Amino acid sequence: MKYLITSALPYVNGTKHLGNLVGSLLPSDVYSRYLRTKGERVLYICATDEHGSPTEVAAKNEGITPQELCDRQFKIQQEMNKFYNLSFDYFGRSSSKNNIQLTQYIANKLQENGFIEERIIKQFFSIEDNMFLADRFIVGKCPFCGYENARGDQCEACTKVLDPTDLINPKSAISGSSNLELRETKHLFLLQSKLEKDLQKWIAAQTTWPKLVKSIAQKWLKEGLQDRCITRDLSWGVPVNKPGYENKVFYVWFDAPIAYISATKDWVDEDNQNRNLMDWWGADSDTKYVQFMGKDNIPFHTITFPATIMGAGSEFKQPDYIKGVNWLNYYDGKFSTSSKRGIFMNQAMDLYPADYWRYALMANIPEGDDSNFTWEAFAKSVNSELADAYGNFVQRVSVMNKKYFGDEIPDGGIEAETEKRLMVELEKLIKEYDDNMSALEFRKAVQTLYAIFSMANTYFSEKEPWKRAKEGDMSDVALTLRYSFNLERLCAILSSPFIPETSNKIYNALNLTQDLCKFPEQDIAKELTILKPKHPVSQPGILFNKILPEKITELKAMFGDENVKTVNRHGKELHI
Ligand code: B3M
Ligand code: ZN
Repeated sequence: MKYLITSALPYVNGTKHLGNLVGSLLPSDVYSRYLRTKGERVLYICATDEHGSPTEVAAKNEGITPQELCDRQFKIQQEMNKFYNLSFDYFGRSSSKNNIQLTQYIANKLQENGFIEERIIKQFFSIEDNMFLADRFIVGKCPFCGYENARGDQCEACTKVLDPTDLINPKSAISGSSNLELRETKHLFLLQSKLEKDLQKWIAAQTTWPKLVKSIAQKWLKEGLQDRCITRDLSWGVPVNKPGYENKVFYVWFDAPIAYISATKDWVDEDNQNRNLMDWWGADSDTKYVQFMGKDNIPFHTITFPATIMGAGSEFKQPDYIKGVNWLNYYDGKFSTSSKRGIFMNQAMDLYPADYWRYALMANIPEGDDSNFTWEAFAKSVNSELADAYGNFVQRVSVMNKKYFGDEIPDGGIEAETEKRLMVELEKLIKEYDDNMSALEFRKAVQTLYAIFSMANTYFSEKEPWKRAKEGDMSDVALTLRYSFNLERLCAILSSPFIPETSNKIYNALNLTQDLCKFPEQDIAKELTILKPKHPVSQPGILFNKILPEKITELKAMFGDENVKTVNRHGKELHI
């Protein structure tokens, strides 16, 4: 068996905040890294999501082409991927040749199999902007609550789902013009209603999916599946290869998930000697396919995309597991660029090393429910868990070893009660950690990891090697240090999915070859004696710097005051 892992594709337009990072990019990376330490075969794929009217509008506003905008944003995204150490095997683009071809191929299959129908609908055309407007680009007064700036798809104030024609005094959100005409336009519809039974059966069979994911899927099914319009009157997107559709493209949510497959094809094309697309994506390949996403993306991944794949003939693999993540809020409110609240991925890069973010965010990942980012919690993760427990342990061991034994692991000493107890406890904790990670319960996994760091630190404190050294019991000092180095190796391996840069520092300081960086086996006694006397070691240096209280005050002033709340009861931000 092998693993195919995908993260929801970040949109090119707009900056990503920490909620996007912890919602899919980070947990998918952590999971991929964990599987690799266990020796599993993993293919980890992602891409930028580039199409859609927001990209077209953003490019127009900047006076550049959508292609130029996407090229630039793709580079920025790649820099962020590099900084946060996201270990994709391939990071592609939804605008790639392969995605255009595959999207058109799938649409043809759907057409052949009778799951596409042409329908004529009425849509607002803006004379001023010379374009049909997407629902979200029409604003007006909400007929239900009177909110003046309601969007044509949904009122942000009362959350009612709207049709743009419901709005009072509708106008274009792009130009502000109210010179709008309802015009007839033809579009392709995906006949999801015809696939309802098959979808129901498929979703019912998913007994291992998390509750959040299954309940969202079932809620959609219960409401009855609507046929969905999969084309748009736009120029930036995958062209619709059908006469009469020259000025139309596929809807961004139609081609974006297909990019999971086509980005894999890009990866295959890098080296077509040894790689094969259907080895990974074939419906009956021995692949376990795991998807990661924020909860707003769940309906598209449990209903629309699976329906697309089914309707096109079920050639491709459906997900075996879907990890859905709730919202990360900033002090109880939504992250917001416009009101300068919260932290964005590019700002975070300038503040602290990637490992601080990776650890602190995953410690607080909104798994069971929404969770809040606070600077206080961030500092606690870094200060007490990383610096005080882990960093302090590593530092004490390396300083003391240098002092008494130089640059190699010392010989001597006989295991006693403390070492035996250590093994029993460690075995239990590693098992617990492994169980949490394989169940994708990351919050619990981080807690267990912290317990392992603390245990290592406690072992060293309890053995009091500094006292033994004064008493002249150098063989016990040697034993303690040798065990500590072995503990350090285990800590580095176990924590590598979360804090890979730190683990690399330790791997280097401990001179570990790749075969010594594998997930520990059952036999803990063996694992704790892998690094033998005379093994050369060097100083890893300070691993983590603490965040001081005055810095927290400064950061809170910089990134928004927790007392200002501009959100409604659903956590939606209001632009008032
Ligand atoms: N770009 C939405 C998002 O970033 C969307 C995901 C596409 S996954 C195929 O939340
Ligand atoms: Zn309203």
